[in-house]
Amino acid sequence: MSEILQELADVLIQGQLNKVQDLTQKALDQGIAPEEVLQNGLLAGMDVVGKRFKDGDMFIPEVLRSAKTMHKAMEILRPILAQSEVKSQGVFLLATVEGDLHDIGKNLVAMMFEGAGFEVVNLGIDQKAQAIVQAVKDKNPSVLGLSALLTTTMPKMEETIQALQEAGLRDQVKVMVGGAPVTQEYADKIGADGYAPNAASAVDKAKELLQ
Ligand code: B1M
Repeated sequence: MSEILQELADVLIQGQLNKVQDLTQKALDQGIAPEEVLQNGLLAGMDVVGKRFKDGDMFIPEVLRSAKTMHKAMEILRPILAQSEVKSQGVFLLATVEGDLHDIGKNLVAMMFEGAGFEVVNLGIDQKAQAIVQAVKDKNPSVLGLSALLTTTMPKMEETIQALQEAGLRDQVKVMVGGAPVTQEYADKIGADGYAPNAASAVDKAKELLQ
């Protein structure tokens, strides 16, 4: 990894809000592609945050600060990624299911899809099945992503898939599920089309489903 991308990853891990935008701009000015700045700088840093969190070496306030730092960097990158040559892959509709307020991982998934050329519609947290069904009607996404971080909210994914079925929309959209407690086995059980364990592989899985 180049020195500046490593520096960017470190700034993200440390949640240095005042430095991240200048450094992101500096990396772009050096001619590094925006996709590479995202993937090998920011998301590489976010990966470390996720691991440290899991190991108990980082705590919630620090993770939230890193997420905020990511958002600041995306203010610079998002417009550039949006106008880059990347072919539009269609609409990716994304939501955290009802009863669940976790969105750090979901927002990382959103960023990865934006970077990969999808038009992302991020419904947010605590989304009822019927609200998601309505959004599928309104936005006509090629892929619907459902995120859940709690074992108690995972069943809401199944409820959403059933609601799509009842609304006659199930065949119009590929449904992907993810989140720390979700597994491939669970995805199969509830009739999802795909599962991904992390943000980067979620994009690969969506592309695979759309082939
Ligand atoms: Co909550 N929480 N939390 N929490 N929280 C967990 C999930 C928990 C495992 C902690 C623990 O007990 N060890 C536990 C769940 C236990 C369980 O159900 N088995 C838990 C609990 C119990 C709770 C509360 C009930 C606590 C309480 O109030 N008593 C409460 C519930 C609130 C609610 O949702 N109704 C609660 C609240 C919160 C905060 C609000 C404080 C905060 C969330 C802030 C926010 O998101 N804005 C929070 C946090 C931060 C966590 C932990 C510490 C970190 C989650 C996180 O952001 N990880 C978490 C423990 C842990 O994971 N170590 C925990 C980093 C993030 C990058 O990873 O979200 O896994 P992750 O996303 C990954 C992948 O999962 C995947 O890609 C992402 C990036 O690679 N992915 C997808 C995610 N969605 C995907 C969708 C896809 C594909 C991949 O396709 C569509």
